[in-house]
Amino acid sequence: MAAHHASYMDAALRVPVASPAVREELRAGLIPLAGGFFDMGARQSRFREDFDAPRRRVWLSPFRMSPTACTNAEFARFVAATGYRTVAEVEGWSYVFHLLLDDPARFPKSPPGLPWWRKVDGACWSAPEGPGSGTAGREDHPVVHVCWFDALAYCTWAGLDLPTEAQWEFAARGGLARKKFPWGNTMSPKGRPAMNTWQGRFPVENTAEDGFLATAPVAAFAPNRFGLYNTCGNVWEWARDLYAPHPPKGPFPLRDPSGPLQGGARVQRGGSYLCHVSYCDRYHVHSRTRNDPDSSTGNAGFRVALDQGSDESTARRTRRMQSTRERRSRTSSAASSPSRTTSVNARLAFDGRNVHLTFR
Ligand SMILES: [Ca+2]
Repeated sequence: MAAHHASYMDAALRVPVASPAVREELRAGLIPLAGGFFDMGARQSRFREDFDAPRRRVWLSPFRMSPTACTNAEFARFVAATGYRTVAEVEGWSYVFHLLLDDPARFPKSPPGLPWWRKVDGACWSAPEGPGSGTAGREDHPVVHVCWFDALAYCTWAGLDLPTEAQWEFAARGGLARKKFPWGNTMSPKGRPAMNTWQGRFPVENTAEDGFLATAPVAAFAPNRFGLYNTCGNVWEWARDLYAPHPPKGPFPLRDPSGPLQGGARVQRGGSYLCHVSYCDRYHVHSRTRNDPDSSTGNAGFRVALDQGSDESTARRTRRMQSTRERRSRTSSAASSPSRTTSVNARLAFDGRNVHLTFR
């Protein structure tokens, strides 16, 4: 584990825990989900490197999930209570989408191959478009420019978890089996946008037919049958798991899968307001991508969950598993999200029981 990653992990785990009353309040806002068997993944993947196919049977214990992504107001409350500084604030910059900048030419630095992302000094959760911008009027929008460590810090304070990738997908599907979206297989039922993605010519013209150029309020559009809003589109959401290929279909269903034990990148799910069929239509319930845990962008946030019957929050679990997971970890490349650091080549193998991740 890189030294600065260890430092961010420590900071996230050292955050003071909220009072019992606040933790109970936050817990009460979660939606109980029964779990059970479901088919995870797609029949066929458009992006083979995403490994979101084939479908396989998964069994989940009951758990709880927040109906929406964490909002700016909720994150502000956490920061006010703890004094936590996000990684973007510590490092002094984050990635902002070029069309959201008044003068993109002033910010010429981009990650390799992703010229629409601009490195903006001073961009962070409370200044999403850089110095001079703010979240006023967007209190109910999802917090962005938060990396995986920042999401973990929020969970430490709240006494909650990040969802596992399997929990996220179960919840996002809303009980609809083998569908592409939380409402069925048609992207825009009755011709009306049902989520916040990109319309027009990516990345230069956004017609915003869905009503939103960038983030939408977390409860915009109709919820799924479980009562969850915007699982697809709006912002990518961090999952608890390290990233690896899904295991291939096997004779036995996976029980409460929680990802590989080794690796560098973390899973993101759900797609964002920048997803478009011409470039990155990763806005399906089975779509997935990854990014390094210290990387933040203006189109990624998180939602919280809780493993029912477990007193072990993500923070505690992470602390327990940290030594195992991180001893051999390195940073791996991002699929569609820009990373802070240089990518390296990873080799993944599945031996029938476990996924093995090694780096070259
Ligand atoms: Ca939109």
